[in-house]
Amino acid sequence: MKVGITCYPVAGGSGIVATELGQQLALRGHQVHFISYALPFRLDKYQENLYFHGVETTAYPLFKHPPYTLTLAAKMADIACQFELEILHVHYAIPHATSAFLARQLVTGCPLPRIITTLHGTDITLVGSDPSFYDITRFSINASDGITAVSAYLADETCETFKIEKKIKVIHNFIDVERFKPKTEGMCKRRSFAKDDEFVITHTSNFRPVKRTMDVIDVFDKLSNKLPARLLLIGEGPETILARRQVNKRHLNGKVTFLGNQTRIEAILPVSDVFLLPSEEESFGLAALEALACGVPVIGTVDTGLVEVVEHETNGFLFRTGDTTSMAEAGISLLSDKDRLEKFKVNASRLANERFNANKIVTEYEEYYKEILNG
Ligand code: GMT
Repeated sequence: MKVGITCYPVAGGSGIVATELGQQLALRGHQVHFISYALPFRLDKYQENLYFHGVETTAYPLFKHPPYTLTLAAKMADIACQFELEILHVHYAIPHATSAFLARQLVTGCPLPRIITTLHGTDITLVGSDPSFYDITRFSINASDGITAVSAYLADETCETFKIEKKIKVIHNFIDVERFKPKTEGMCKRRSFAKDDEFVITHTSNFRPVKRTMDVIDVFDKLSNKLPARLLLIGEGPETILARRQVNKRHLNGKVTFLGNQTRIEAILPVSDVFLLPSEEESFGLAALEALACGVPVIGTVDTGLVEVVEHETNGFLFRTGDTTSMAEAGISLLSDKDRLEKFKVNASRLANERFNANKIVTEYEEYYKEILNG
């Protein structure tokens, strides 16, 4: 098949999923064209069947905000015609599904590509429900030939919020189990972060308020009062500075390491004992899946899409958002029981492998592409 993929190229779950999907499809012999304003951040090496087309949006004094959505649409139409793309697969309804809709109006004299939109969460639960985006988001979703969501939780939320009547296909996020595994070649040494008797707790995010980084620090504070432990904070974002202040205020400086953005997270995760993701919104929680695949039990929130990734009391624990006391208690009890911790670690990588391995999920995308093309 010939597929165009558009995503946000910056660090973030949706960009990672889109990029890895493109790479896996290219490995299977499909021709994949990425169309975006920058090279997706994990698309860092040459691969056969993979192409990148940059979208340039000229800054002009009249435009306060250069109209990327329009230049993207024009580029999508151009590439669709040049390469006879069968599918434009866009990640995020806003603005990518809108651009794809426009692109299709521009295509003349060549086959019209089908539009598939994958919903990742933030556009629906936060941006999409902003009244000024509501109608255009709903329109763009409805105008797609196929719609997928990364969890049933998100599919339900989308249908309810936007009163979508079309069927939304749930295709979960996936993981390259060869890359994310309990023991990886070139993996960090546990001793770089902690002493032999200390547990390693990890959190990865873009430090947006929705991730509740202050809860991460609170859980860690409670836990490290009872057990020797270190906290690794990976990623950067608007609340990094608040997190640093909070760590200072709680006198946790000697126990917390800020690692910033990391490209080879799979080299760090396997040294962890527990991963914290206490987000108030999480349509899926790719960061949690990466931890699980590396054999790290996850403590997260029950009122999110994490319920489809983490099995409470099997490979982690889920509590109500903000219940940092239960999260800390669960962590302390798990870390204090060596056999149970070992079982959770084994369950974590086994379940991630069985349910979310790239081979299985990429096949689901391939099947869905065929269904839309034949429909
Ligand atoms: O979580 C973020 O802030 C980034 C965001 C994104 O757009 O990349 O992640 C969303 O998509 C990921 C990939 O499908 C999901 O794993 C995340 O759960 C989802 N984030 C939220 O729902 C907050």
